[in-house]
Amino acid sequence: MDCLFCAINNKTIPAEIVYEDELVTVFKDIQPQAPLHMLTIPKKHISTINDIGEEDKDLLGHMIYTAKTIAAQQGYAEDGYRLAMNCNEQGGQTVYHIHLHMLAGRQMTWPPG
Ligand code: DGP
Repeated sequence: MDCLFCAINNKTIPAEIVYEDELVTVFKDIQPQAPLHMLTIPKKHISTINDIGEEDKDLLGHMIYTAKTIAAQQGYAEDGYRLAMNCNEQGGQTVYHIHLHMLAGRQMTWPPG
């Protein structure tokens, strides 16, 4: 399978990895949309939110827990930040391996574009 984020997990494509464990990798987004923009991805390949199974529920919780821990470590817990996941074309998804965006360091607006 030819998947960009699997390649980052496998370290065949370089990325600025800030954290990893047996379940997830966290790295800096190559096109940052905020002063801090990181992506938390599962080691397991899951193409879209639609493909998340019952067996993945703990993994999704771990992704959110990891992102919030890193946001706190980076000093953004009090000011706040945004976690977001895009699904399929109208959701704005461009890489088909699920990823949790973590954006921080500026005022977010609502609704997102
Ligand atoms: P989305 O539009 O939700 O699928 O977000 C995909 C994100 O992935 C987007 O913010 C840019 C980022 N991205 C794409 N290619 C690369 C890459 O090769 N390296 C890194 N670090 N980020 C990438």
